[in-house]
Amino acid sequence: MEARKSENIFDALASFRIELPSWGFANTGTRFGKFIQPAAATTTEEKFSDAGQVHLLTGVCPTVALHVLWDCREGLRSTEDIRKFAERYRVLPGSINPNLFQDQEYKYGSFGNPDPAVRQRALQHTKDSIEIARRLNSRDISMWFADGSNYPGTANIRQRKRWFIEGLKESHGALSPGQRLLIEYKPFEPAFYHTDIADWGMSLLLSRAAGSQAKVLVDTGHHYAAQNIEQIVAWLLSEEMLGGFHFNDRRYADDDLTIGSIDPYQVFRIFHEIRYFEWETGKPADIAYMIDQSHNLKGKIEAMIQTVTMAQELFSKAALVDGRELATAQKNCDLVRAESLLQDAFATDVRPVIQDWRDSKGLPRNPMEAFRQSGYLERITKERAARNSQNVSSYA
Ligand code: RM4
Ligand code: MN
Ligand code: MN
Repeated sequence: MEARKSENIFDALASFRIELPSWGFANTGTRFGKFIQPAAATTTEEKFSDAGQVHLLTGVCPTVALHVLWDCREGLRSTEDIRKFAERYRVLPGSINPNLFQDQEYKYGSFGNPDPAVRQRALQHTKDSIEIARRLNSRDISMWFADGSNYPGTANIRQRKRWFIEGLKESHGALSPGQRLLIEYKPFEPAFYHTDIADWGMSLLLSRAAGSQAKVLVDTGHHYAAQNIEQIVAWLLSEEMLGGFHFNDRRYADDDLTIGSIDPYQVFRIFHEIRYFEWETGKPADIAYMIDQSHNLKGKIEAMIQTVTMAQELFSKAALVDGRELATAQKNCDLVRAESLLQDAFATDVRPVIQDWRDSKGLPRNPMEAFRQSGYLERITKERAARNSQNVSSYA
């Protein structure tokens, strides 16, 4: 590869970081059942330990996202322990995810629940989560709502929208200056008729209504099958409203498959829009890249390493598109030239350059191989197997 291209990749990788999900290390399943892994993390400490391994080997995952209900069992008091885990396992707490969908009270919704006492409870949990984030020095609070309805006529959609605005505004009021509220959308599931925040437009309107520190969170699995996600990304960038991503791949619905396993070109196109925006505006896009995957069949740590490696590859490929050449081709309506700039970049084998980059940082050239040789998996399998044979609860 030409030296200029390798340099582009080195530059791109220098700033590329991706956050690990704590829930990706614990036992999870589908609604039909769970396959327990003997090495799965059974405590928050073990999740930090596993995330620390992934960061040690890849060097690009300095933070782990936490789900308050699963990881902060004692609420605010858990922050002490979490700080200790962070120090011990060398990975910091990242985005904080309130849980507004699992408790019995939330059967008919949280911020959109017709019962004011439930809305109040949801708001209080969000405020507590913001305080947890503040104590942990976490910048982002990621809001995902399961709110919606299953049958036509059963919910007052406009009223619920007003309640959402109310709740989000109040939550926003509790943020410290540097913090952000990220608002995720999802078209269906668990609600199958209407979801209160169903798409990026709703998320954008609610973010604007909430306040200037609220931004949209794009989970790549939360779209209808044919949707052009990179166009959504381009629009949000131009509106300065793109807060971050939950990355995963999908074939049918919110499948949470490994990034790039089904459609790597999709992720490449998303990264390309971001790089192109940065090239055009001359400023880095302030976006949190996060993984939202929980592997039911693959080994959890291996799947995470595979994900991070693939994300680096697709980001590096996107860094090979020359912004100036592309802009010229677009201006001249040279369609084939413009299109092939993307296709050529995507077809380039960037793996040898990424390996050299890892070398230059003192990281293993092949993190998966290094993990397999480290003995870590054998050790935790022994340590955790007995506990996992009894512990069949999800996520924690
Ligand atoms: C949702 C959504 C959220 C995640 C939950 C567990 O589908 O993606 O981000 O926290 O799942
Ligand atoms: Mn998500
Ligand atoms: Mn999801």
